[in-house]
Amino acid sequence: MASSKLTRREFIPAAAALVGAAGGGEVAAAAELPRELAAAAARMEPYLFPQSRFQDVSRGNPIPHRLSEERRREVGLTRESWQLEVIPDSANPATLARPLTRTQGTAFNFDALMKLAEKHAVRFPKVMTCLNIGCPLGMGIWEGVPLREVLWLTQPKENLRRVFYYGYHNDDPKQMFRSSLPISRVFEDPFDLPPVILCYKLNGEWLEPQRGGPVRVVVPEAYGFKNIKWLSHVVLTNLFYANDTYGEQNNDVDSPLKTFAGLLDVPASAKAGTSIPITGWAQCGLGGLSRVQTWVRPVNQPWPDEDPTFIGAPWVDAHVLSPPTSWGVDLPGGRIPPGTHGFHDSGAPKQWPMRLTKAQWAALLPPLPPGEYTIYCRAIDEKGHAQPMPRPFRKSGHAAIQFTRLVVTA
Ligand SMILES: Nc1nc2c(c(=O)[nH]1)N[C@H]1C(S)=C(S)[C@@H](COP(=O)(O)O)O[C@H]1N2
Ligand SMILES: [Mo]
Repeated sequence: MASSKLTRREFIPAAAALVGAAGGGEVAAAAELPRELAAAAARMEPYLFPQSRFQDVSRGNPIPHRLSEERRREVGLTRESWQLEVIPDSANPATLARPLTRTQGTAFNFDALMKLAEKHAVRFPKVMTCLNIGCPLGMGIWEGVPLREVLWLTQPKENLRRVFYYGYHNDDPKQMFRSSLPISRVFEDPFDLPPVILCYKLNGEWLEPQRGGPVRVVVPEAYGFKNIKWLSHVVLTNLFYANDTYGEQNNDVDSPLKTFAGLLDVPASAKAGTSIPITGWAQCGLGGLSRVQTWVRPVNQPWPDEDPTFIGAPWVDAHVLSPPTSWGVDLPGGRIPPGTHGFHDSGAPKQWPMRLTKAQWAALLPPLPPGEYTIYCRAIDEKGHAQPMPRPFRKSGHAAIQFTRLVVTA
């Protein structure tokens, strides 16, 4: 079979097909991609995104990362000038023996963060996705110090039920973008989730201003809006409910990342009688990912209204790609650094695809007669739920089935 003369481009051994009953979550031993697919797979976007490649949806007038370096220094948005206040909520105060405040000269700074990092730094992979957008903004390895390590410095005693937090907002209350978490999530990590962190590095490099640097919150299982950029304040409260800015826009602020698939590269047209390579990505949400499927539907083929999510369609399994041999960003030795959550010290992932990250897939559509078609894709999670189930509602995170048009000519 595999001759050593074949190049990687023609023949990608690093591809695995998923098999098994929905819900089994079985991944077959590495199988080769069909030859026609290998080139399309090799053209795919990098697995990890350089920081500048992330999409940006953050608010502000001006957006804080657009401030001049001098201005950023003045307002505490450089590593040298950054200060974080960790204070009780004035209306519903948690009892703290030692708040960290500017006025008392006890505010937390970047040196103190690096000191904590020596002992407590963690790293984990996470896909950053906006709850309202049908495509991940970026995928990275995030590094930081667990938020709880900083909270312990305030010596909390009682009446602490929730943490509110926000970032620099041009000193304009209307521009404040707040988020919140139950305090239990900060102090203890459920199941095998990584901790909520104060993040200062992304893919091994200092967090850039555009990504929320010098310091942002990163919540492994959460949508983008919980990951507050340009962090400046953490408020410890005895309130027991959320006050997220995103909640005011009808969003379900407790919804963890969903599993869903998207199309990346589908030709607008193809020749009749030739098979058609397509590629895409999938977000592995809290429910994991067992497979990705595609469906080719002639545009004039009717579909029963009773089945709006196409449960009864003749879906065909796509190939979910196994871990990339090149991660797409500069990493020491080209490998995921030792001590990264979800990876062995060798740099190999413990499971694939990994929850709360992005997967990549490729599919070879069969040769088609001339005509117009709609191409659909969907993901199936580890419990066998087909997208958009088990949580189909729009405002708990985008999970609508994606589709695109394809014209096949004679
Ligand atoms: N301070 C601040 N943090 C913020 C936002 C913001 O507007 N201001 N937007 C949030 C939203 S809605 C998303 S989706 C993510 C996007 O992260 P990214 O810009 O790194 O891709 O940032 C979040 N953090
Ligand atoms: Mo967002």
